[in-house]
Amino acid sequence: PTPYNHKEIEKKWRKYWQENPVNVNDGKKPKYYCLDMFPYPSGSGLHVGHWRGYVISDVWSRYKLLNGYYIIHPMGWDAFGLPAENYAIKMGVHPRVSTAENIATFKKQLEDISAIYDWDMEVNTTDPEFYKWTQWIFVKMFKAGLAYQKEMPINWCPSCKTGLANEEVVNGECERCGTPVTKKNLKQWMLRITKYADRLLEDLNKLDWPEKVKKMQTDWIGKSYGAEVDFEVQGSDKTIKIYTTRPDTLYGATFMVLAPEHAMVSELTKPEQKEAVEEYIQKALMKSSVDRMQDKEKTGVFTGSYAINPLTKKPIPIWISDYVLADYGTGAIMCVPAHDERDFDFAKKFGIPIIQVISKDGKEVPELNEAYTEPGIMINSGEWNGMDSETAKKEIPDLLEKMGIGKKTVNYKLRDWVFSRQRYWGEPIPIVHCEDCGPVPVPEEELPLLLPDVEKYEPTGTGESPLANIHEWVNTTCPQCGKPAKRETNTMPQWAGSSWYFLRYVDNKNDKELVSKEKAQKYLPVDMYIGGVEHAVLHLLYSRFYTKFLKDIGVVDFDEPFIRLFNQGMIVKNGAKMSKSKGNVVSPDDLVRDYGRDSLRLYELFVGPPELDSEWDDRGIDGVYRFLNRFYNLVMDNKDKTVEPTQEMIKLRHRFVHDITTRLENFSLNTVVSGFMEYNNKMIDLVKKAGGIDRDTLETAIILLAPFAPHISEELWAQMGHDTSVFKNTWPTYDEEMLKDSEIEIAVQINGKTRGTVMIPADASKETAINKAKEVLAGKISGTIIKEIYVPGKIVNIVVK
Ligand code: ANZ
Ligand code: ZN
Repeated sequence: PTPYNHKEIEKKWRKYWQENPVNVNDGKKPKYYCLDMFPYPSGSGLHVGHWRGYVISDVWSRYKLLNGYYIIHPMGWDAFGLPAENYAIKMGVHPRVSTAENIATFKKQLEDISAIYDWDMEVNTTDPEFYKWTQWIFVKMFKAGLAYQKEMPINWCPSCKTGLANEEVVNGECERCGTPVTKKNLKQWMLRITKYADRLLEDLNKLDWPEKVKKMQTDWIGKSYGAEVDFEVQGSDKTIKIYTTRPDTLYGATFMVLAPEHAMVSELTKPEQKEAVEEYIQKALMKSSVDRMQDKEKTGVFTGSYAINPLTKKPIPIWISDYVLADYGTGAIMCVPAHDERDFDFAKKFGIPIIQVISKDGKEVPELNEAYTEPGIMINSGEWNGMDSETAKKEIPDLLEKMGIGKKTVNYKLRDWVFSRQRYWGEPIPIVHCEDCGPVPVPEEELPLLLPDVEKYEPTGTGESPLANIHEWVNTTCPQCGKPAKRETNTMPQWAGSSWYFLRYVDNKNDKELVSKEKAQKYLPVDMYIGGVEHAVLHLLYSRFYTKFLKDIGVVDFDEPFIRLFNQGMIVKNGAKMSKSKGNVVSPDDLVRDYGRDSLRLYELFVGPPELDSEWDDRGIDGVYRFLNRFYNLVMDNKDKTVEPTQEMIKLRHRFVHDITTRLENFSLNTVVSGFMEYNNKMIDLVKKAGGIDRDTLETAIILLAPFAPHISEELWAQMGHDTSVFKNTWPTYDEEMLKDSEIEIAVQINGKTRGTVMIPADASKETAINKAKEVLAGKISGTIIKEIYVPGKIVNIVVK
């Protein structure tokens, strides 16, 4: 027979699928929505690292297809954002032009994977027909009081010259370009995501997501229970409100710290401290929140004022330090150096007393080397002494409430979402500023508000977007009162489109609604979402927020967008993430040419556990290529033989189905591939033994392989004599009974000494076991047998004299 020719086979079947799509919506099958995180179409194209996620999602889609589902497996483009804009600044090419070119290249490269994407569903976030709805959601949020303006110091990237959301600042650096982030005071559009904090937290329970991602979201939302307490300022009628999660430590509060931005700083600062305080504040304001939290060496300055500890009634000094953040809790804290690490470092550095109020065993430690942060027994705490601290934590707030100086509160780390970007290549925020009416939304029927062309893309750096220079566009009339007014010139962040795109795929041509009720009900939400873990907080949190809002205004009737989530690891080469900037990119093109798509698909899975980062080794693809050749030859050599299946063949088939199915269900895709290799060898052994292999086993193997290596599977299915696609089959099933071992091995002994082993039927009687054992011992027994012992399933012992 002809040898495996991947080029011809792949060409033939890619053409066949184009003319005969395998995934059809007959209106009767249940849907299964398997979604890839859509790519940003960069100029550098796809490398084998990108392929990984797309292969995984296609395998999963085809598996569900074989399980009787109609698959929704769309693809689109997250195409607004900085790279296209930076390219425009450098090369003078309009982002619209470079984006369109990149999309065309990307699409061609994506099609090479032979995934079952439904290109009729394609969306592009920069298409006015799409961003009309991104703007519409903003208008709806504005009307619902969820979009508002606020002047505040925001994270500012001096290199990208734009404001950033907290989520876009990673270790104090701009998520995109790595430049240290500073602060800038700007009037911002904000989205009130904090209003959804509790729902975002609680609904995590509904999701079949990796625990790691749920924990990252839980920590980001950061709900904590504590108390607010008012501390009197000594010699004044003013009080300072603090937030603490540890009211049980109140007796140990020996100083207080205010954030440098706190409103009371200037009135608390004594004249002799004024210069030092002002200098300190200047420096602190330039630092990012992350630096402020993480800086090892504590810094601070004394205000000269004192507060009164409400329980000890003792005066405690009031300091200013940047480790207290202005926008968390009340921006002021009571400091308990004995039980808080940061306070401990601070007190050590500035010589402030450390008083222990909680101890492991009720005894004071002579010299604390570090803060004791565990619960324990209350000491040095007046009438609370001897109580366990967890009880005190609950009861002290009640006392404070009775004293009228405190109350229980809940706090969140989650902040409202800074939603304005001072850049060009984004959705214009559809708001008109009118002197009389204030901010007025563009009427819904006038959307989309088109992004106008500019001459210069350079960010102004003043905090204004390049759109501010287009006077004809900026100057307009108020939609409410008709007077001259000005358009908002900030644009939306790149996250805006990606927060809801998955809803649009299923009704991408609807010009009346974001998505029709009928289609939403039929095809949404997403059953399986596949993408990189780097989106664990940003995109996945924003999408959940948008979905909940759209549910609240009746657009959809579910409140979680992604039921199941799988995060694939990265492909690394020579230890570094594969990327053009690192110069370690492997292009799929040569591999497709030399080994074929089926081999590359298999190698993408074989390279390592899909959830982990895996090292790429070009030589590894040889192994899967050899496997495909061997399998091809096995089928071709045996397809025309008529072989009655033996028990061994039937068992092999059931075990094969079982092993591949359970590994696939567990997303252990690398072991699926090794499973194919292993069973292929077993089949080859059987052929050697029996002269052939039965048709049922061969066909089952072909169907099992189909989601992973679809071209060769189609070809072999046709070679078996079928004239329909292999994907018209249903996924094979197995019989649990067939997995059981029917033969077991037992030890055979003479006078307690093992002389060999023998295979017997698992349910053999004592008599059969002993007879089988005697066959092994033939010629070895001398003397007379006085006893025959059978320990079921384990040993036959013949006692002789
Ligand atoms: C006294 C205390 C004693 C505290 C102790 C902790 C341990 P989470 O769990 O993160 O909510 N805190 C409050 N507001 C702050 C701010 N704006 N900037 C920095 N730190 C702030 O942490 C709450 C705890 O962090 C609060 O409880 C407060 O310190 C501090 F043994 O109060 B604690
Ligand atoms: Zn007006």
